Amino acid sequence: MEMIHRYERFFLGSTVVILIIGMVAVTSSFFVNDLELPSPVDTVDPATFTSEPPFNNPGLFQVGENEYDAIITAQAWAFIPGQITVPVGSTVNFKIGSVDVVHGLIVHGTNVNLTIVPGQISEATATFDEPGEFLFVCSEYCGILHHNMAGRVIVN
Ligand SMILES: [Cu+2]
Repeated sequence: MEMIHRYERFFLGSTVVILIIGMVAVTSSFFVNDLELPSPVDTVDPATFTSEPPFNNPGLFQVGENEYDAIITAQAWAFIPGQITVPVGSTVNFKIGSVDVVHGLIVHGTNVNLTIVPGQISEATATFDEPGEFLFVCSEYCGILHHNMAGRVIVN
């Protein structure tokens, strides 16, 4: 006499197969799509980091032939600077910190998706191979005017 009904055995087996497929899909996506977990690259004093380089002078700085550092501060309810312009084919290293509460940074059309925690500097890199305007928005609710917290990367 069977201990487990054959239908039950079938669904238990199917569950294990689906779990294995899911784990392989998630794990391989890190290599295939070049994903990486966002992690703080540096810690700072949120009260004073805007008076020290590089965050005392936010903006776009060319660091290579086609490479730029975008030094951005996030605050309720704006990114400073709110607009950056780069040539087609540029690689942009976003370096961003918050002066007040938790904010987020999503750059549409790229893999950039950061949480910006006060006291931490967050970094992500994107390459812009197509001309156009790429909206970036705050992705963490940060107060009554959160919906106004946005900017643009203009690629020309
Ligand atoms: Cu926000």
